[in-house]
Amino acid sequence: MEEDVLYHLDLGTKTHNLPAMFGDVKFVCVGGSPNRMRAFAQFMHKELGLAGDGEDLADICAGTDRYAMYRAGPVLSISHGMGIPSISIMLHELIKLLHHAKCRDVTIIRIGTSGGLGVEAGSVVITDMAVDSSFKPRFEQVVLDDVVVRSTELDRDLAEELLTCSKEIPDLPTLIGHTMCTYDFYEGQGRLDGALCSFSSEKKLDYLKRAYNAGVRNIEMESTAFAALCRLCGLRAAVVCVVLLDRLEGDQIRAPREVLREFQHRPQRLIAAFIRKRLGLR
Ligand code: R2B
Ligand code: URA
Repeated sequence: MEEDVLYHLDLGTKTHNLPAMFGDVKFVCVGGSPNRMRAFAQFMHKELGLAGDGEDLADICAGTDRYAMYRAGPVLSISHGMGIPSISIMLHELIKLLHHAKCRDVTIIRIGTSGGLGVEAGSVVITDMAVDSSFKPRFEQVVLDDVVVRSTELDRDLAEELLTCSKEIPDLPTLIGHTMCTYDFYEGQGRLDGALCSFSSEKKLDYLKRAYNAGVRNIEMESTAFAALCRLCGLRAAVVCVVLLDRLEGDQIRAPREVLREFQHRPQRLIAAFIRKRLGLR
């Protein structure tokens, strides 16, 4: 293409000097909420000891309110919204951006929230395999009028490296497990607290227990699409999500906002330690 307009990021190859803006990016962190990704960039700014207090970081995508993007040194922090269609649009444009900017050796990590299976609230799950609602490591993408099945395998060495990192951080219970990705938060995750209750409590528990027995330790809404797209585009990728509740014990997220805030900071602490270590900072 003579020109590439990255419409949802409000960036483009003719309007922006992408190599100058992003050429030295080495770590890309993505997460659902714009505010959380801003807080993560501010936190990374401090953790990397960059000049200034990092409180006034500018949103690189300020011209659109679809996604928010911030930079702290070699780290790019971007929001992706909720669900597969939203993260998919962002990833297509982000991966093209990294290509146009001639970035090399980029590691991409999704930091998010999830519901746990037999896992205590506050624990952090590093995904070894993203699976669909039938516990299979695949992502089905409709392309024209075909359903194309794509592998959702993630980088095992990266997952192990993150687990090793977590062991050096106090009060950060972390495990590796399969992550189930769904198209919905309510019925799609076997919840009975949505507007519709279309199955019994016995059926729900039977499903969640079968998921547990298949190795699933947490449930969220983006990992299969994220894993498949990053894999096909040659990006080393990881998914790190904190668990907000144990779904074997209930559906509603009842922890106080303050507790949830601290939980959501946990994947950020792990990724900050990982990036510092990779950069040779103590
Ligand atoms: C985790 O949390 C969101 C739903 O509350 C969704 O984006 C996800 O994957
Ligand atoms: N995010 C999800 O997708 N599910 C949960 O149960 C909690 C957070």
